[in-house]
Amino acid sequence: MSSGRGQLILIEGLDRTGKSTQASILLDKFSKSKLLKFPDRSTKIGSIINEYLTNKSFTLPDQSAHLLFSANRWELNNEIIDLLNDGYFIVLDRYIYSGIAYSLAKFEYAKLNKEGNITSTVDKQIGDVNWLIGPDVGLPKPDLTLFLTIDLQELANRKGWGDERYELQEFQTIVKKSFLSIFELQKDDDTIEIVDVNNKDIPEVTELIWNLITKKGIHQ
Ligand code: DGP
Ligand code: NA
Ligand code: NA
Repeated sequence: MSSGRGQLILIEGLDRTGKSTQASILLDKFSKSKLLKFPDRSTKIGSIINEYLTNKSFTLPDQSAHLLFSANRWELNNEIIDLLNDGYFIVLDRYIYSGIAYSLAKFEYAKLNKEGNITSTVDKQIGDVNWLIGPDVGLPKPDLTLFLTIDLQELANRKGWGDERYELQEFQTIVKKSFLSIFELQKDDDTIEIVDVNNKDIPEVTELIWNLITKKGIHQ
């Protein structure tokens, strides 16, 4: 028996904002639910991404890295469509906005640090939001996107960073600006909600998220 189309909920945010914790809490509230985390390091393209994130001597042009993260999302496209058709409540832990925000942040970071020749025609693509969005166009659009945001000072107080690529305070500052500028461009899109997690514990954030989900009429 068909249960109708499922729902696609996206949780976005900086590293260490509690995305994964909230995603798993949310999953338990629905009987037919599935978590998909991006990057999905278990696929063929995901294994290259994992190598890129964990091994800093493995270099790739920024454009190539950008396209790989997008290609990784496309690897799961059919699965997402099938699950939605089967009535699943899907929670995505990161998706297309991370794709844009992290690449855009590399461009801004390089500009700030005057690294390389970022004004060359070779590298300016990662500073161009239209170029960055291109490869993700056509992926399923989330019914609701929750962007978990936090003051960088509070983020700095949280447990230590790992040592993957991107896990640097200075870089995260720029990633936050990138996310906020992307969501500013989308401010008329009422499927996007900014969730301020400052000074909030896990149950308080869960309650905020749950209120937004019920306000949107999302249920199973
Ligand atoms: P996570 O497994 O959520 O900690 O993600 C690993 C790192 O990769 C994290 O620093 C965020 C970054 N990331 C996630 N998605 C993308 C993406 O689409 N593009 C880029 N450039 N980075 C991403
Ligand atoms: Na991380
Ligand atoms: Na994370």
